Amino acid sequence: DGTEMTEIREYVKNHQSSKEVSDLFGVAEDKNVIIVSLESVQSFVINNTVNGEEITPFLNELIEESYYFENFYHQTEQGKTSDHEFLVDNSLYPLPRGAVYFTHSQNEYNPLPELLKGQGYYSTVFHANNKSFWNRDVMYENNGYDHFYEEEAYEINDDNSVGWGLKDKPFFEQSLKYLQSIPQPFYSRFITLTNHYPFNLGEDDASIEPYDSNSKTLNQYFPTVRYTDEALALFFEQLKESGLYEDSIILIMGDHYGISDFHNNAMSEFLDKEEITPYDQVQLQRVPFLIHIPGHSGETISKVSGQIDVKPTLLNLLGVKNDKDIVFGTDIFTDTSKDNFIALRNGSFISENYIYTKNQCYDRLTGEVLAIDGNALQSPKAGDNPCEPIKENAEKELSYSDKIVYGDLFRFYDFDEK
Ligand code: GP9
Ligand code: MN
Repeated sequence: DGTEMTEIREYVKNHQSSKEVSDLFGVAEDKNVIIVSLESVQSFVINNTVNGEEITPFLNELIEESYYFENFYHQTEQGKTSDHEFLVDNSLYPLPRGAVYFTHSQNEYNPLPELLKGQGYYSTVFHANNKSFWNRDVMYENNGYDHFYEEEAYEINDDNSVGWGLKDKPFFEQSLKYLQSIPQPFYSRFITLTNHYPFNLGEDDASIEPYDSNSKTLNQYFPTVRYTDEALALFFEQLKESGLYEDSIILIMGDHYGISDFHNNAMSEFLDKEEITPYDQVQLQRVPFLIHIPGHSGETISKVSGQIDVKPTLLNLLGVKNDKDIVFGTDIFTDTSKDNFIALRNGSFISENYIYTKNQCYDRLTGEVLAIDGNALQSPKAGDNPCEPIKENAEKELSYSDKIVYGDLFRFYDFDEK
């Protein structure tokens, strides 16, 4: 009957700072919003090289004129890209197993496209795959998207596709005419595809050589990441030519990891580390996140943040108040509160001071183990595990979010009245 919503509402009010407002509130009022989801792009490629070649020259340049979040984590599970979409649109956690896009596509939500509709926004997704993949067609309709430009909106042939389908360069090229034709302001997500496992790319499209290790997957990852980076550069050119660039804020983010822990040997070689520890494994879950706002200069922000933060952040930039909303993220531009943390879907978490994973509590900055299984090793107060109180909140938060999704609890919550 939704009585739990009262408790959840209390938690959200007390533990998250979704109501806090940064100096950037409203700076992007009425601007178009473009979100680019970069398939499988992880942060370790940013400002890094392979065989002496820059991997992401365009992103590296763009970071200099954007807000760049260097400690931003993906929080996806089995729903992969669709989990990332769910996080972005709802600031709720995806499910511990299965894909919420499949299992709970009929729930009531309070997603970005719905909220922005009230501000006159037109919402679309661009993605050159079958519309029913991840049950997107159903969930998008539920979430208030006005149009989904899917496989059938694109001209796809053997020449312009590889691996999973249409290559990213023709994808952006063919998308632009649609983007120019839709009503403004718009909220539009572009989902790339070329940098998808197993990272196949024709020689003509590869600008850099693969890495050389015993992992074919990791080796091939770099040329496809570079291809996607080039496609993004092209897209920016086109946005500038079309005049849309000046009227849009552009958010770019990696959707989830591309290289699993199966490839840790090769990864440790690439990163020049003796081994990939559980701590490193968590740090490898960072994905790039950039917010480009015309007229704003670049700034690299170290605050710990994640995909759960995108919705409240974006709404604040657009100057949309949503005081009664139930979200588990915070405005990424507000000052870090002491208990700020990002929960990964498997229960690991990252706070400003600690990283907790596999029953171990680490110092976030040094990677030093502070406590194992609740026993303090070198924590400040003997007997205390500094991760313990945060762990409780992380678990609580994940379970509250799950209750909302499993119980379809928004049916019982009035976003306007309370
Ligand atoms: C498929 C694309 C890739 O449409 O989103 O899916 P993924 O395997 O990354 O979830
Ligand atoms: Mn994906």
